[in-house]
Amino acid sequence: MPRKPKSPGVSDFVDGIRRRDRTILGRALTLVESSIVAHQEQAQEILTELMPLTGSSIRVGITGIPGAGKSTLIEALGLHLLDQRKRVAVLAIDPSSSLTGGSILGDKTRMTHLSRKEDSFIRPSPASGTLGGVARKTRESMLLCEAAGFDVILVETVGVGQSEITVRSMVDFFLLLQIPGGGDELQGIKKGVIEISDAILINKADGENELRAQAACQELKMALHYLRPATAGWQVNVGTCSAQTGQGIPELWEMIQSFRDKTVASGGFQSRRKEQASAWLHSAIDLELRQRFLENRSIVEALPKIEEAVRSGELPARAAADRLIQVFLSQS
Ligand SMILES: Nc1nc2c(ncn2[C@@H]2O[C@H](COP(=O)(O)OP(=O)(O)OP(=O)(O)O)[C@@H](O)[C@H]2O)c(=O)[nH]1
Ligand SMILES: [Mg+2]
Repeated sequence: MPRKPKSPGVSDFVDGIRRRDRTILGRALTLVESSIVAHQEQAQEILTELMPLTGSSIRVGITGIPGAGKSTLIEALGLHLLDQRKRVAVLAIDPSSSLTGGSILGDKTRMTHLSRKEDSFIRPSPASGTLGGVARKTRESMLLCEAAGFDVILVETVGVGQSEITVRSMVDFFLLLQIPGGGDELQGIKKGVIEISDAILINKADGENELRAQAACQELKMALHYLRPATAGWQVNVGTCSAQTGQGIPELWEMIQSFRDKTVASGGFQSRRKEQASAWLHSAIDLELRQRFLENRSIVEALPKIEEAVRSGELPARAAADRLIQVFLSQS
């Protein structure tokens, strides 16, 4: 009977990722995405060993309504970066995928060229979980990609729920992609998204859209005049581009590099990363504690009755939570 191949151990993963082995990287990302406890533990060990190799990429978030051209832009920017001898990884956060079972990068159709290149790596959004869970997986995937030597990490997200804020919390540079003539309301730009963006590009500035795109750009520039920048010391950049023709794509990369140079020089780059790392820790504590609490056997037993008492108005929620926490603490 043929022997089942031995599954790789932590050191196999660590060595493979150091060697930039894409197959091993893919398998490590699968561990990160897995909900099996043993896989998650293994993923944490791998990540811990690889931490010294992380942090040297530039992390870029890209948002915009469905159809704004995010994937097309990522393809164009990605190919430009490959020309510049950069290695590019593309990740996605798609809060809708847990509902539809699909994924914004699932088809990869907009990235056919990029997905075939040796120096790029495209990973669709983990298809299940809460936004918090998906965010954790994406952050950890980003670290693994960095350890595997990717210089630029592009994170695509569609503007649903809190996903833009979540992506902003894990990237250095945040780009909002708009389309001409949409108007903020039509584009579903929620309050606050413009305020967290380092650049806003009006995409599809080609053909008969070009003039409309330029007009939209001027309007936006005026509106943004008094806006506080998302990143201290960085004036929000507003412009047009065409992901289809490639107009504005080299300039976008120039802009990102200039952003990095400026913020590294001012210290803002490093301090934002530190703040983000602290925030990750606190959200990890929230997630982990909650999960362990809800899985605790005594809590599983006690919760329905106490919850019923809250639902019927017999017990205030806070007092109920305190009781449950007492039960939990006496168990651990
Ligand atoms: N004319 C023109 N069409 C574009 C441009 N960029 C994207 N498109 C088209 O717009 C459509 C949507 O592009 P995508 O790149 O899939 O948009 P997306 O923002 O990734 O969409 P979701 O992933 O569904 O949120 C496709 O038909 C593209 O070919 C552009 O610069 N000019
Ligand atoms: Mg897309």
